[in-house]
Amino acid sequence: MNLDQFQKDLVAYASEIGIDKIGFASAEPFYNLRHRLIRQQQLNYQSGFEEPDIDKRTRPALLLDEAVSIIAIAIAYPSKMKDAPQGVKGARRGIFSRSSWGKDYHAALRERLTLLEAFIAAHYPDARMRSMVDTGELSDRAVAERAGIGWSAKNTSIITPEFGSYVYLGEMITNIPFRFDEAMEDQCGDCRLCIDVCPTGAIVEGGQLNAQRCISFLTQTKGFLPDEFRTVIGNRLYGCDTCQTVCPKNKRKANEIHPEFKPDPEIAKPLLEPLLTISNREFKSKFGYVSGSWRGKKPIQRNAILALAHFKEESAVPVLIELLLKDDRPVIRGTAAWALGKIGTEEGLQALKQAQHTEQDEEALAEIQKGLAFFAEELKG
Ligand code: B12
Ligand code: SF4
Ligand code: SF4
Repeated sequence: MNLDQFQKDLVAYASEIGIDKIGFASAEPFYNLRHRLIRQQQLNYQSGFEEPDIDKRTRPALLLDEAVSIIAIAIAYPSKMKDAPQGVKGARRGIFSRSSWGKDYHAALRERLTLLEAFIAAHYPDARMRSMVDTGELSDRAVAERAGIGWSAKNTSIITPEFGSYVYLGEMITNIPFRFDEAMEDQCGDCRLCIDVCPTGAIVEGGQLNAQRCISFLTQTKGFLPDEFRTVIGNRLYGCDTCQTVCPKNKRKANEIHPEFKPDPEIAKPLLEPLLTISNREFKSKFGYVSGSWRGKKPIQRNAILALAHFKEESAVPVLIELLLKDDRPVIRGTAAWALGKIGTEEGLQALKQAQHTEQDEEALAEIQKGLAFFAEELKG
């Protein structure tokens, strides 16, 4: 077996099956990442979605015996939505981040990795392989950085010169002694636009995120959104793209490469009000195939309520009253109460007064008080 030729054939095959970038890294432990993860844990800067076992995250040999190399892959996703519908008064819309446009990327990358595995197995019978995308133990970004896919940027994304930061990442640990690629030089330079523009100050310093303040994380939580973030979330239903859209390295990176990621505007930028009464079945059939639905419909509905409050959308008042009085989830009742206060109509006020006497849940009741307080402030002002 000529390993050099095999590696070249593998790279060519990867391109044939729609992998936009591939790189090869050593499977040595990730010492820097280890320190970083410990520090992030100590500072409570993690989201809780990460694999908790730092040893598994930083020592590939714990995930595959005889681990020698890691193949990193990147697939570009689009940044522009053609004919994006505009929300208007009476028909407001929310937005899913670009990473949730079109087919769920987990499936798209896994399919490619499975094809790569089959190709490798056919040519290298002793191959041992273990692939992962997002939900695996490894840090996909740390692997991509080491494999020269892109640099680790100040907004904490991996940025590729070809596709900007709009790339999904995945990897395969193997026992094959491939030739390794070199990591890329940092290209952020003196720029710090992403740090300055982040609406919640979540980028503490270049390359360090306090995930607890990141809107992307906050849109994915299931409880009440802390008050300080309720306005700043705007009309985001899932994810946040702000530190990527401002990035000069993403200019002219439309990345219209894979038809599977082409957004359906009615899903990626859906009307808000119908979301509030959508059944589980309809939610699954409409939104089930996008990655942004992984936490179920409750966080999306909570965010939709906050988006309607952000727009002060009076047409939503009847459905918000319905939720306040009848929904069986305290987070939804309470968030609707807060939104009714923000929107500030007379019907909303009457409904809040009524709910004040019937609400049994302590947290939802506190939200009703907050809703009522908006009216009191209005009178004072
Ligand atoms: C948890 C998680 C989140 C959390 C936390 C994000 C974060 N920045 O840590 C939340 C929910 C906030 C999130 C949001 C998003 N995520 Co996310 N997320 C993950 C997940 C599951 C783990 C990330 C993690 O472990 N973070 C911990 C930090 C400490 O490590 P790291 O970022 O992985 O690694 C870097 C640092 O450790 C740094 N580093 C190490 N040592 C040191 C030392 C110094 C001094 C410095 C400066 C840096 C540094 O270098 C590493 C390489 O860049 C990965 C998938 C995976 N399994 O890796 C996806 C992943 C990172 N997410 C991804 C995406 C697309 C997003 C969003 C863009 C989605 C959106 N539009 O809303 C946002 C971006 C927000 C942001 N600014 O990061 C992609 C990133 C693709 C890319 N091009 O970089 C990934 C890789 C998923 C995938 N397979 O494609 N995510
Ligand atoms: S995703 Fe949004 S909230 Fe999170 S760091 Fe980027 S700009 Fe800030
Ligand atoms: S906005 Fe500037 S500092 Fe931030 S990631 Fe892009 S190039 Fe780097």
